[in-house]
Amino acid sequence: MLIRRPPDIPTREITEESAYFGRREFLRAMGYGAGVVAASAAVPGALMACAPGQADPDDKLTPWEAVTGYNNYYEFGTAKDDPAKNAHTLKPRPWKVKVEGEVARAADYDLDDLLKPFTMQERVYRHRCVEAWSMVVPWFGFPLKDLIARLEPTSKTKFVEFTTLADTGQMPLIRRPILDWPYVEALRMDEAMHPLTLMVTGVYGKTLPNQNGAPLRLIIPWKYGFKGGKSIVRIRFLERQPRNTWNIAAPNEYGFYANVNPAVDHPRWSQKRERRIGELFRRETLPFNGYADQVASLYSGMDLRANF
Ligand SMILES: Nc1nc2c(c(=O)[nH]1)N[C@H]1C(S)=C(S)[C@@H](COP(=O)(O)O)O[C@H]1N2
Ligand SMILES: [Mo]
Repeated sequence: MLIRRPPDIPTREITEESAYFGRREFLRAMGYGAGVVAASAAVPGALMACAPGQADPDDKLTPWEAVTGYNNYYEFGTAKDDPAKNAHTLKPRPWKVKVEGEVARAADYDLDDLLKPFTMQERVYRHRCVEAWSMVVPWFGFPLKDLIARLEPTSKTKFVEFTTLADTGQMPLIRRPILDWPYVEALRMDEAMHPLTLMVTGVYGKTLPNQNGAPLRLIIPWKYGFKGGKSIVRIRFLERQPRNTWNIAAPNEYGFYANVNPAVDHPRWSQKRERRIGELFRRETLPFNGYADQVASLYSGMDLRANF
């Protein structure tokens, strides 16, 4: 039933409003009902035909309950069900995003103004945590490269850094020094400009739940999940490679690149296999999370053991 197509062709373009406010008629038209959707059952075949990034026809969407109930968002607790329980204190509107550094259009933007030019697309991506679990998630968002193009970075820019919210009012648990808050992640410019790299504002046709990083988070499908910062408040364009939170916390365990690589083990466990949430048996992990044909060239000539 699934026909393979190049992954950078959007499944479908939907209006910003629809992605944002999840109007009932929109959801019905898209075939989304109560939230749990089986890829083949609920979505009309014509729409599923070119799901971007869904390289393996066996990939089935991970149910809504798991995508929104089994999370990593340490600002709201370290147990997988903590974010769903605790993130109701996050207020995703109004929301400001500060754009800084080597960029012509540096400013404090209201998020809704920043998002206005973009059409939200659905991208079905494999989502792989460094802890060796994975999911298949229908994100809604737009390519980061389109936002970067509008912000006009200078020719000096080599890296783009994302800082996420650290507000004790909305996140009482960050009083505990579990990580060096705020959570910071960054990408090399060519990684940031890759068409698979997505700014995400929704999931399953609905506004992004707080526990998934509302109102704006990043998804880089060929990297371990920790590169995808949640609830982004600052985008900074830099000449030099910045340090990232997990690298600061445990430099021998987490590098800058964090490309999914079954050949390089985490010091405390293997990365060869993964447990797809909802499945009984572990499966082999694919290099670059299955996106090697599209992204491996970004790293040609690099030692991926040294640059983990
Ligand atoms: N601000 C922030 N962003 C974060 C994290 C976090 O703890 N804080 N966890 C990361 C990790 S380790 C993963 S695997 C993904 C999980 O995203 P999900 O809960 O939407 O599946 O978010 C990433 N982004
Ligand atoms: Mo993760």
